[in-house]
This record gives sequence, C-alpha cells and structure tokens, in this order.
Amino acid sequence: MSERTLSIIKPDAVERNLTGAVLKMIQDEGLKVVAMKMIHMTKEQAQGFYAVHRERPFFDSLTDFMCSGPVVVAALEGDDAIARYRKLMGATNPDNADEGTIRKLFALDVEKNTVHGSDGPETAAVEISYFFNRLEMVG
Ligand code: RTP
Ligand code: MG
Repeated sequence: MSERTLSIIKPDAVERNLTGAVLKMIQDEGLKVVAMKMIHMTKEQAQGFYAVHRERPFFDSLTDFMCSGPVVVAALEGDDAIARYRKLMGATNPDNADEGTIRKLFALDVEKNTVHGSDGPETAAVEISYFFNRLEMVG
C-alpha cells in the first residue's frame, strides 16, 4: 500500500555536505520525494516537532541539536514507505545499525544520527503537516 513518511536530514549531515549522499540512498531505494525544503528551526519549532519526547532525559539536548543548523525536510512516498525508510535508516544508535544503512554509514552518535523517519502512519501524517501545506506537496 502506498504511504508517505517524513524524512529529516539532520544538522550533522547537512553540515558535513551529506545531503546529496543521503538523498541518493533514498532515491536508490525507490522512495519518491513528493515535497522537500531546507529550513533552520528555532528551538520552539524543534520542541514542537519532538513534543512526544518532552519527558525524555535527552529532550533538551535533542532539541538544541535539531536547531543548531539547517536541516532538509522531505516527504517520501512509496509502497510501505514508513517501514522501508526506517530499515534504510538503521537503528537509532549507529553502533547497533546494520551494515549499509544510512546511520551505519554516516551517523556520529545516538543523537547526531543523520536522519529522522516517521514511526507510524499517524505520526507520519502529523509530521508531514508540521512542515508542509498542500501547495508544497506534489501528487
Ligand atoms: P527519529 O525519531 O529521529 O527518526 O529516531 P528514532 O525513532 O530512531 O529514535 P527516537 O527514540 O524517536 O529518538 C528521537 C531522536 O532522539 C535522539 N536520541 N538521543 N541520547 C539518547 O539516548 C538519545 N536517544 C534518542 C536521536 O537523535 C533520535 O533519533
Ligand atoms: Mg522516532
């Protein structure tokens, strides 16, 4: 079933000029980019995006990191896109990520882990609408 998921290429990756390499892996997987832009979030915008994690011990550090530099946000579309993109990303901690995954190849640590991907259909819909309105989406 065709799905959409929200991808973020995080500040650690944009800063190291890895945007193109990550997008190539996404496109080689067959996921289609249906919306994309570069933004530099405020602390408040990062806190809003990660609101589900606000009680977690890493929330303040995570939201500082996510507004430390520009990110590339994109909506991806394809059959089973949510699970396929999470498989391509690899485990949250790159030490546990499978060979050939984005995080195994590029992540610096459990926080500076290069990419975000939605974890389910409901969060994907909320996350895509957090960054994109209908005029900014193709298809
Ligand atoms: P994401 O939401 O970014 O796609 O990553 P995820 O599902 O694999 O991981 P999640 O548990 O949702 O955590 C969100 C992000 O918080 C940072 N994190 N830091 N210091 C820590 O132990 C820790 N744990 C998570 C990571 O940047 C993670 O991607
Ligand atoms: Mg998550």
